[in-house]
Amino acid sequence: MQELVFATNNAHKLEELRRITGDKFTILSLSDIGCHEDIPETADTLEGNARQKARFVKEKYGYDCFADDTGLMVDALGGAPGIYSARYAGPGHDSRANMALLLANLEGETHRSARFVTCICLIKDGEEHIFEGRVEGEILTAPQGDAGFGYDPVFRPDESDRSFALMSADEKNTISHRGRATAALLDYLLNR
Ligand code: ITT
Repeated sequence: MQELVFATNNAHKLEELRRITGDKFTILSLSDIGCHEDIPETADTLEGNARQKARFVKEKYGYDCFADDTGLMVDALGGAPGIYSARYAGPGHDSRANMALLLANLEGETHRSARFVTCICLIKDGEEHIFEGRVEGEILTAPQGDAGFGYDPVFRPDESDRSFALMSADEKNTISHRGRATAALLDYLLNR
């Protein structure tokens, strides 16, 4: 079976990817290849950050790999938190604080449309390829459910009347930003 390194420090993303790729690929984690450091993310776009993370692993560890950068874009907040989604409430990755700040900043706002966008950069056989997936929806007024991760409890996709955090992993993956970006990645890898 083909092996691919997923350059992420987010265990939830890794779990989602493994579930989506199923038995088509073996997805190796950063610890599987002996990488235990924080990978810099200093670009000003999702695509730039995805490229930066994948290049870091390729250049330092020598593996063909892919990286995902994801952002939640909220229209009433001018596209925030966007590329700063992981550290919206400050340094670190505290989802509870990030969601609390998002809900506070949207207090009283009726226009709550938003989207998740995932950009995947694949480095394979000396070439870079970009794949994107997005899902439109809205930010709820209070968290619903505790499945998933990150902003899942406060995001309801247009295709459903429930938040991502009230869905099974398979239900979320069928319509999510990451599910769609990964489908494009798999289509490329399996059909090129
Ligand atoms: P890596 O960079 O190591 O891959 P990260 O957690 O820093 O992991 P991102 O830079 O892509 O990931 O940050 C995006 C943040 O957006 C992430 O920390 C979550 O809080 C949130 N997020 C990403 N995907 C999500 C999803 O499917 N559902 C809900 N929130 C998500």
